[in-house]
Amino acid sequence: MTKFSVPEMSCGHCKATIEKAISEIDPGAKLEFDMDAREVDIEAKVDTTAIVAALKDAGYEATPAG
Ligand SMILES: [Cu+2]
Repeated sequence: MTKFSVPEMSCGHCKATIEKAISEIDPGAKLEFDMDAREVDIEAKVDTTAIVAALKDAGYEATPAG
């Protein structure tokens, strides 16, 4: 899993939007959200760059975080 910091993620709607964006690039991806920390752990077959690009397309700036 890779952890991403997504500062603008704040509610269930954001979560749903992010889940949809990632499922479009990898339907089998696993996501674990930490809404308080505004972080999401993503396990997907695609690389980090593709994940960041998909989140950006969905309207969220994301940066890989440790
Ligand atoms: Cu939201």
